[in-house]
Amino acid sequence: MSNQIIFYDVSIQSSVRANKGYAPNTLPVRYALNYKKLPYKTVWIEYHEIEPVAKKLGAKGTRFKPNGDPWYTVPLIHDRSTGVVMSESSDIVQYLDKQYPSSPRVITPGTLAFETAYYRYFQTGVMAKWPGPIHQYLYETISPEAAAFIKGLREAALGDTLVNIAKDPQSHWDAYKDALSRVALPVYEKAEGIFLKGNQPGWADFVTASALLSIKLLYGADSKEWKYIETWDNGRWTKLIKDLEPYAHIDE
Ligand SMILES: N[C@@H](CCC(=O)N[C@@H](CS)C(=O)NCC(=O)O)C(=O)O
Repeated sequence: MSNQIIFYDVSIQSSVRANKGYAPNTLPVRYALNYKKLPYKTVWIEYHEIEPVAKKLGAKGTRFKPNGDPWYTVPLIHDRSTGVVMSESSDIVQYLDKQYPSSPRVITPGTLAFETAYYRYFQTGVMAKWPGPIHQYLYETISPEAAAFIKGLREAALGDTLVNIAKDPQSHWDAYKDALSRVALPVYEKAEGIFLKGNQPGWADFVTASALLSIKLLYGADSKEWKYIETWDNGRWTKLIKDLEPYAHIDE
């Protein structure tokens, strides 16, 4: 059973930071793997390595590049006990719940529609406001090969230079803050427990926490970016991250 699931995640380790993990779309699956106590091992790859690794494994792209080619992304899993290779975080978590029904369910019975609706709502309402300066900061602080890769693809996809996209950083951070307050906070205010579905976390909590934990892991706990987030919505998001700490282990 040991390490039966291989979990492919993107590494941003470089001379400016010791940690590898940060990706906002892989963290929710990592939370899920930890919560379900499934044996897994992370294989860390850099941005420019995702496509060759995905093709070798036979994984599907999750969107299309501006030129129409498949765009390969992490998370990717290879479940060695079943041979399943899968991309797309929400599909992966549904697969894990189905394949391993005796471990705690992330999407508890009767909540798939809620989880799907929240996920889409959060992607369009919050993740669509992912702060532009992050792309430039990543570019400046990852390996030269990975930096060249993300610059090429993101500039083509976003239709502007990373430098232009990063202009007026405060307005980007404020827009992200505002999106969380308008979109996620009203739902959390209706929760009847510490998490959205009660006192056990689910997919929606993992996705929401990851959108913030990612910034802490990228910029560092002492950064001005993280210090600013700690003040948002009276500390609501740092509390969520704290409540999920038992499931946040990163095997670096
Ligand atoms: N909808 C996909 C999105 C995955 C995604 O965008 N992953 C990012 C890392 S957070 C990635 O692999 N990006 C590759 C790139 O930018 O080339 C999912 O949820 O799995």
